[in-house]
Amino acid sequence: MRPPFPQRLARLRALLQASGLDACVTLHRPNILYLCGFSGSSAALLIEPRGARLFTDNRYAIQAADEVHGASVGIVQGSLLVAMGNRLQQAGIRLRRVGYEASQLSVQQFKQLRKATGERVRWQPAHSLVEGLRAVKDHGEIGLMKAAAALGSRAFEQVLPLIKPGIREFELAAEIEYRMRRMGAIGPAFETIVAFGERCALPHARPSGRRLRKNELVVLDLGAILQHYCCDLTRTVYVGRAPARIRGWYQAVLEAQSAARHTLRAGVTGSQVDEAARNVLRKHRLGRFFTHSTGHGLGLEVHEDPRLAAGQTQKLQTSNVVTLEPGVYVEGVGGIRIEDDAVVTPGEAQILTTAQRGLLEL
Ligand SMILES: [Mn+2]
Repeated sequence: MRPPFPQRLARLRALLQASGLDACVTLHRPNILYLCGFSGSSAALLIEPRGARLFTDNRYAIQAADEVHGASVGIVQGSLLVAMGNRLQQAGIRLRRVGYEASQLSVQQFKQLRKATGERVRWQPAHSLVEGLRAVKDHGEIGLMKAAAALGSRAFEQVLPLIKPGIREFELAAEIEYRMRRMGAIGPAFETIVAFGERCALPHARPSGRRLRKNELVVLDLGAILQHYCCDLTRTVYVGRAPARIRGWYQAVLEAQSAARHTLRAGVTGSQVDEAARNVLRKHRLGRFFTHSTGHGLGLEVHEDPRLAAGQTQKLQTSNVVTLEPGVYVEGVGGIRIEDDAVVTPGEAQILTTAQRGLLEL
């Protein structure tokens, strides 16, 4: 079933109107994909009061004709921004106040666009309008994210037999990514993280040539993109029989994640969810080892709105999809992170990732 592009564009137009804007432009690929279905790498989208126009180049003519719905397509030779600017200039009097995404446009692109449109258009930064829409997933999107999360979970399960002393971090990372692709993922959602032993203390460890030894922690953080939607899953396992201190840390992180999960619901703030996880780790005297936020929105991008972090005072909404990923990181020793993907509902959160969560001792 096709995503409801016309409805998404209509919702955006209502937001534009509320912000006093006649139109807006976006160059951000996930926003373009969300609004009109186009997935090519060369694209600029102009949203007008009664229509929308996608600008792309000849390489994407066939793809655009196939993918784009709710917008007309302009195949451009030369600069997309100049073509867009020319159209705005023609639209003239009617479109005076035009929004742009300040965080997605380079200074050079903005200058080019301004030059092409001339004096008549007043440019105004529009903050996260499309991102705000994207944060609330529809039924179809949640279905796709469930499939992506199941795929990521299966990739994790498939590499468990490979976690044996002697394997290198980058070999295991390659095995994970290969399996995700074999199951239909277009690619990893981010550079797969594999860390052994003391390297688990690096929350974003890049896989190295380090070989696994017996009696070590292993952190795997993987994400797949399936039909444009991301999953994000982290599991920590122990090779051998975990000592009491490691078990204690693992149980504390698990308890923190569970507290976050039970706090997560429509109407609470991202800060409250973060605080729930953090409080548990403080209680276990591990608070200072939890060095990042509890989670982030997930969708067409692997990090998007809303954020589950201190200072996030906006209320979460039904059908936000977020990660829950508390962790502890102890320099010279190792680290533990447990991450799942969750859909916000008015009640109990719906968990999309299916990999088992208890401590695995391999
Ligand atoms: Mn994550």
